[in-house]
Amino acid sequence: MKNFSLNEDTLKKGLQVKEIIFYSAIGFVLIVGGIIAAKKFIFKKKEEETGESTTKEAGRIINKKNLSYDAIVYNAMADRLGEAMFDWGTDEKTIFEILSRLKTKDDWYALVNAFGTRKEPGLLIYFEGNLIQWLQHELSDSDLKKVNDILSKIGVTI
Ligand SMILES: [Ca+2]
Repeated sequence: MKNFSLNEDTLKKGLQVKEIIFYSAIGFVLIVGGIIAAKKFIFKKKEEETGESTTKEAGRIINKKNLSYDAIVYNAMADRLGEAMFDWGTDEKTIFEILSRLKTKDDWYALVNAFGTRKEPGLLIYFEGNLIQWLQHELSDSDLKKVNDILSKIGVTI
């Protein structure tokens, strides 16, 4: 009888352990699932906030027939714009000059795409964003107005 009850206890403990493992597994799945869902939500939100969707949108609607330059030119323009904006100060003249070379709305989208999301090199000053965000970050209101005057000729406003 004693042996039997001992076996029963052991059996119960065994079941308890199985239950603990079972519920732990469910808990684990829920937590991991929750984290993934939260990350997706936060990431998506961050994406919207940083305007990353604007860059992606640009990639979708480019009409290659309306491009004035080869892809390499947009990359070079994006690099020069980056150089004009990174670190202390801003080279407004270069920014105006490059943006003036755009002839179509698709040129602008191609440039935004080529720029992608860039992070300021260096440790002290830190900014990361797409071309539109960079321009808004770097330029004064009056210079931003100049940029919009230039871009409005090809139907773009930032
Ligand atoms: Ca700067």
